[in-house]
Parts: sequence; structure tokens; C-alpha cells
Amino acid sequence: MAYTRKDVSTLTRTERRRFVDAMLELKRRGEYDEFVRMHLEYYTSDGEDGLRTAHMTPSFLPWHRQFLLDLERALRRIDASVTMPYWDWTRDRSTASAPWTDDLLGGNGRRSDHRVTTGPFAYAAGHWTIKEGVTDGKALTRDLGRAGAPIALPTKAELDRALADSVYDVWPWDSTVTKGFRNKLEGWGTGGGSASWLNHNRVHRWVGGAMLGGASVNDPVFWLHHAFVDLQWYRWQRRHPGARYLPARAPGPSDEQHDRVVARDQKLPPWDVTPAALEDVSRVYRYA
Ligand SMILES: [Cu+2]
Repeated sequence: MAYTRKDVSTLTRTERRRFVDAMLELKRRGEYDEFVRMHLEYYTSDGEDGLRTAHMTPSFLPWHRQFLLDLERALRRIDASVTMPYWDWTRDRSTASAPWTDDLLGGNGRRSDHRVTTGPFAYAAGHWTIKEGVTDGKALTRDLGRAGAPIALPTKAELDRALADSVYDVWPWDSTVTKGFRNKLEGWGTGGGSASWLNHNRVHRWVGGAMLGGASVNDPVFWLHHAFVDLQWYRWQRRHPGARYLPARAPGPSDEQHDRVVARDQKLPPWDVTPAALEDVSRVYRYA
């Protein structure tokens, strides 16, 4: 039976507590930090050589889908009632709304050093010491809305512009493409300043602190954000029946993207799974 991922703002008190407790238990066991390490390891940009699987690449969506499934499976081993909630940032746009409440992820960082001081993931609560990709120390940090240089969350209209594109991705399959659903959602824009961060990327910037860069998994909101991004892939498929993951075939030896992107039926490292196999996961979970 497929389980259901819910909008975080609709979770009951008990569902909130069980989700938070399972996350803290995963962290206590040391398993959570393995996810942080893995995301850091696969944080390859298109300015570097080699295969890109997780970012600036068509497999951005299937890679993070499988990554979410792995974490969710680990959580459900701890508590079988838990599923990954999603944060709809087109609707819950305030720093006081879900998921920033004391019974979920806690609130904004303090002004002086952006350290999160409220909720279960606050450093002083003692259960969430950052160990991987440490730049600002051991405490979780956030700068919601970026007080020093304010930035806005993407709007529903901005998200709709990505969903309206009927082509999954286009050559050269990287951060420079201006067409295709994948990068319009992943959000590598053109031009300077904050306007160049779209949709998925812009949300990382809006949260700030730990959510910037390869160690962004250190903030549990990473998963709620990526669950909502994952939901957009499903919505895009529903809006464009028959549209598939691209590229369908691996770029040839003369193509500058040869061996640098994952085609539909190729394996998606580090897993033994293809993007094609991840296009339909309706037997595993669905979204409410
Ligand atoms: Cu990522």
C-alpha cells in the first residue's frame, strides 16, 4: 500500500511530534550525518569535470527523489507511521507559519550569529549538533528572508512558469539552460543578484544559514523543501501526459556532455536505479 506525504501545515500535534522524534533518533544513531556526507560528496557543479548526478543536471529530480526515499525509509524503520511532510512555500510564506513552529523545525536564527535558538533542533536543546560541512560551528543557523539583503520566496506564478514548460530538459543539460522544466524548477537563472535564483534555489537562499551550499542537509527543512520540489515533478507529469525524463539516450563521444549526465535508462549513482524507474513511484507514496 502506498503511503501518503502530507502538507506540513496539516499535520496533527501527534504527527508533528512523531516526525520530529524520528528525525532526532536518526541523528542520535549517527545515520543522519551519513545523508549530509552523501549530499556533500555529490555536490558537483557543471564548472567541474565528471559526471553530475545531483545538481545542475537532468537527474537533479530523480537523484533527490531517491535521496528522500532513503531518508524516509530510515525514518519509517524508527516509526512506521512517519512520512516526509512537504513545505508548500507558495502558501506558507511567513517566518511564523509552518514549518517554523516550536513543535516542528523551530524558528529563525538570532540576529547576532543566525543561530537557531527555538524548537527541537536548537543547539541548546542538545540533540542537533552539526558535524559535517561545518563552517559556522556546531549550531544550526538560519537567516529567514535574509534580513541584511531581503529576498522573497518564489510565488505560485513563478513556480507555474516552470510547470508550464512541456519539455523536461534541454541540451547542454546544465545550469545555463533557459528552457526546460528541470532548470526552471532547480533555478539556475541568468543575470545578477538575487533575481538569478529561481524556485528551488531561491528557497535555499531565503532560508539561508546552513541551507546555503552542499551541507544544506544539516537543516531538516531541506527534506520538506525537497519533498515539495518532488511533488512538482509529479504535477508536471500530470500536466503534460506522455512527457518523459530527458535525455533519453546518453550524449555521444563528440558531445561536450558525454559521460557528464545520466540518461533515462542509465544508472544513477550511487544507486542501482535509473531515472526511468523513478518516474512513477505511485506504488510507493502519493501526495495529499
Ligand atoms: Cu541537493
